[in-house]
Amino acid sequence: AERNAVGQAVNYQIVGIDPGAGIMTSTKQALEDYDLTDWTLVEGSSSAMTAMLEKALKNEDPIIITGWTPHWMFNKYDLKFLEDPLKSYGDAEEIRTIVRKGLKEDHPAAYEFLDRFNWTADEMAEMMIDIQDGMDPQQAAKKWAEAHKDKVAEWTKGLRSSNGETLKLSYVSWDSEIASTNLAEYVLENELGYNVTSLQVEMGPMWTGVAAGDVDATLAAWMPVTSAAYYDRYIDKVEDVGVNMEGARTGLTVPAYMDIDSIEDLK
Ligand code: PBE
Repeated sequence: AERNAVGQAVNYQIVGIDPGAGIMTSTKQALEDYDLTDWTLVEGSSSAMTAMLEKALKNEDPIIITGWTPHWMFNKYDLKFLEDPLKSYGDAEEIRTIVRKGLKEDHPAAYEFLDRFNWTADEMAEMMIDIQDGMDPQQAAKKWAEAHKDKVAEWTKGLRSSNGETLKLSYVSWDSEIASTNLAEYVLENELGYNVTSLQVEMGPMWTGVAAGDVDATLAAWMPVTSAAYYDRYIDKVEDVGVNMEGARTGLTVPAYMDIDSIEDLK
């Protein structure tokens, strides 16, 4: 095959994240759909990926990563998604909240709050940028809640406070979920009186924990594409209480200075 200039420049590598992430599955699908047989998807973590991105940007080097919004990298840097005419990554994603069966009966106020909790990508970005700039996530949650009292009041209106009942949330350490989970934890503790532990786990255990009832909830279900395999496997054993954020997106991402626009250009 004729070698591809961009491919040669980046060593035919796409910089990925944790192997369990849905975006890794979508990217393998994209390699198939676009017949990119020369390419390798490199596993790592989202923090290793953003470190490599920052290094490339500093030198204006080419790089291709598995990216998504909302994420602070899109606020901080000039990046673009590659067009995906074959829709390997689907269209827009939404982030849904999944709770364990029986939560409604056991902790009605927590259940109702989790059912109501939703915010926008711009609102989430405020918190993500503070965390990226070095603020402790719990501190960033407090700051956000104090700056958005109306929203917090809407989520908690009329709910009866708990007396220190314990709750467990779980999440994967993606920047978007670090933000949402810390905010939910902050509101559950400070407005509703729960004692919350948030467990950072891999994507598989995140779902099995809620399905087994060991964990009360997760706010990290990206659908319809990114978490589809887990969602389909576990939906009968959990309860989906709905969308907590609309307008998310995943795809191959490059610095704006790179002279390609579509995944098709990688062939
Ligand atoms: N993400 C961010 C996740 C969901 C949140 C796109 C990396 C995933 O790929 O599963």
